[in-house]
Amino acid sequence: MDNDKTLFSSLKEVLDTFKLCLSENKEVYLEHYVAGWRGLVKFLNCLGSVFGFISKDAVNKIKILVTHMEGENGSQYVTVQSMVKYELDNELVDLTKRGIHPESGCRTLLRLHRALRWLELFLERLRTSNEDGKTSVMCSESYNESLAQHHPWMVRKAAGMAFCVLPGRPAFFEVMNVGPPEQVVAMLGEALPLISDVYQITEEFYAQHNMLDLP
Ligand code: 1PX
Repeated sequence: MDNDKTLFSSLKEVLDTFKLCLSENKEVYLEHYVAGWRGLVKFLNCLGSVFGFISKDAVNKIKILVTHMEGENGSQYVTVQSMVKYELDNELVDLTKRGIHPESGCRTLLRLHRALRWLELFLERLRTSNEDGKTSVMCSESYNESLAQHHPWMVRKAAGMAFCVLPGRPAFFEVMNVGPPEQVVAMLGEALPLISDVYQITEEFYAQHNMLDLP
């Protein structure tokens, strides 16, 4: 995965990957979930090295999940639901404090899941913003409403500093490589309900299993 040097093409393709995440019976496929995050990381890398510490952490988490998916118990890591059941049934998750399973699939996915909420909030702000909307403000508001609540002061500070150097809305839309602004807005309108479904389904499943605070 570290060797994945293919270039970012279009954010539409990346967000389309999240559309593939839901199975008929509303389970979340890990393969497509992870592929979606890989695409997002590529996009982030196009924004500059200031975001390196963020993409590094995301890559790390993706790697952990891929290791599980490709490991000898890979058949248990097909959907979020099957992974959760397998790790819980086999006591492979630290539930209350960090211990012998610091790299469980469940706690790793939970971090990306929280970041997906940030993405949903941010994309919704982008979608409804006008020409002079500030991406840095949209990004930090979305972050403060979601991920920031799970991050210590140092990380929040570093993230806040990185957001300040985000390009303005026009340049940001260009990097997205989706077409003119109207097309970006339409694409976001189409992609967001699916991202939101993936988030909600995962959130409810984790809540049912009391796993929203895994250490
Ligand atoms: C058009 C929009 C597309 C934007 C794509 C951007 C992709 C962003 C990928 C962000 C992935 C972040 C994963 C963070 C996971 C996390 O919360 N990790 C922390 C906890 O992990 P631990 O193992 O210790 O329990 C970890 O401490 C994280 C450290 C790195 C800092 C994370 C800051 C996250 C900011 C998210 C906003 C990204 C801004 C992108 C600007 C467009």
